Amino acid sequence: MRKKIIAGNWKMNKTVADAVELANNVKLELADCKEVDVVLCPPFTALKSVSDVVSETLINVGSQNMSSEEDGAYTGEISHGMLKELFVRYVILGHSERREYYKENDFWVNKKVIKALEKNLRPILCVGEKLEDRENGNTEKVVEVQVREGLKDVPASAYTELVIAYEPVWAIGTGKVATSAQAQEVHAFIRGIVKDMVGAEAADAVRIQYGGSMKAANAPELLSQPDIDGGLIGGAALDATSFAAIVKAAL
Ligand code: 3PY
Repeated sequence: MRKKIIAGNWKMNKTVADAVELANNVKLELADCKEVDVVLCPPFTALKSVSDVVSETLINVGSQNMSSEEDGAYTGEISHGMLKELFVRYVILGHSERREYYKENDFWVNKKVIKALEKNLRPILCVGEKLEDRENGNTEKVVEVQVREGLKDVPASAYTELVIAYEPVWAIGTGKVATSAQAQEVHAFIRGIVKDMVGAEAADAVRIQYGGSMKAANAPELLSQPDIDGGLIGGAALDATSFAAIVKAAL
C-alpha cells in the first residue's frame, strides 16, 4: 500500500509573516497526521520560518526548485546544501511554470533529480501535457518523454523516495480539472512506463500525485482512483482549511 502524499505548492505567494500564519494554521489541523505525508512548499524566503513552525510536527517542508550544481557562480540559484540546512526534505522539480516561463528542459530537470537523490532530498518530478497536446492526441507521447528523460539513470531503488506529479498544464490555475477517469488513465500509463524502465517493484512503489486545480470538492473522487497517490495543490493550498480538507480526503 502506497502512503498518500499531499503537497502544497505556494508558488510566488506569501510574505514571511503570511507564510508563518498559514503554516501555523496548517499545523493546528495536521500536526500529528501520520497516515498521509503532508508537505508545505513555500517560497525560498519563507523556508526557514515555515521549517521553524513545523519543526516539532510530522509536517514536511519542500522547496519549489533546486539547482543541479553544488555551489559557485550561479546567480539566483539555490543549492541542495542551502535547502538541507533549512530542513527541507522534498524539492519540486520541472513544474510546468518553470518549463514554460524559464525554459527548463528535461535535460536540466533530470540533472536536478539526480542531484536531489544523491543528496537525500526527495524530488517531486512534475510532468504533464499542454492543451494542444491533449487535443492533438499527443498526451501519452509528451508525458512519456518527460518521464523517461526526467528519470533517466535513476536506479530502481530510488523510486520509493521520489514522487511523480502528473499535472496537465491545461488544468493548472485555470479551474479546469481532469476528470478522475482522465487522470487515472495517465497515472496508470506513467506507472507502466516506470515498470518498463526499472521493473514492477519500483512501479508499484512509486507515488504518483495529481496536480491541477485539485481542491476539497474534487479531491475525494480523484484520490479514490487506484493509481492516484496524492495531490500537488496550487491555489487551495493557500488556505489552511481547504488544504486540510484535501489531506483529510486522502485518509
Ligand atoms: C496547481 O494546481 O495550480 C499547481 O500548479 C500545483 O503545482
